[in-house]
Amino acid sequence: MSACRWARSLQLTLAVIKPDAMAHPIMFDTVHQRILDNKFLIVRNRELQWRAKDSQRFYHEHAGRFFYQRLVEFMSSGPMRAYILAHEDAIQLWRKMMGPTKVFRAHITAPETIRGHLGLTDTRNTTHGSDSAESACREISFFFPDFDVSRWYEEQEPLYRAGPVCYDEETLEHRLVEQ
Ligand code: 3AN
Repeated sequence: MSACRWARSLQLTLAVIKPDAMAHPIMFDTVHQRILDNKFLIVRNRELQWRAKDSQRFYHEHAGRFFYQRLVEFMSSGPMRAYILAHEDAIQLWRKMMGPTKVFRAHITAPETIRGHLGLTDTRNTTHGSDSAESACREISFFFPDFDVSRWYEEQEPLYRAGPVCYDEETLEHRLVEQ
């Protein structure tokens, strides 16, 4: 159980463990443990597999780029795990933990990051993370259509911030502890 009370308000981000990492339980465990070690609250998580059309819809902004077809095929090639994470600086912290998009750069300049440690190629680069509050909101709705982001900020954020919360090993989520 964690009794930590946060000084600042919590922010949500969308994080994904991609098919390359999900294919190897040790890679999944490593990334999941980093989420916990960095004191993120796991608000929701789910395993899912995309069809090619989901992948195309999510990455439509990259349509036409040389890596687009490869990216679409890879992202629909196997299971992923998506998370809604909360932290005071969730978006920036998760992106910093992921490291550079390009794996060669990650290996050389940021070996301590997730991609520096586990990334295989520029496409098979282990994780995804939202890059702004707007994209977090849009991407959370993409992966968790029943989750109401505005409502969470209004109703749940003050409760999670005040705590206490505990981590449930079965659901892989943090939940509020009744007092
Ligand atoms: P990031 O995931 O670091 O925010 P984006 O949004 O620019 O990077 O790219 C989305 C995804 O497209 C990346 N995670 C990666 O899988 C793929 N990608 C981006 N750039 C390249 C590239 N130059 N070659 C191959 N795949 C790429």
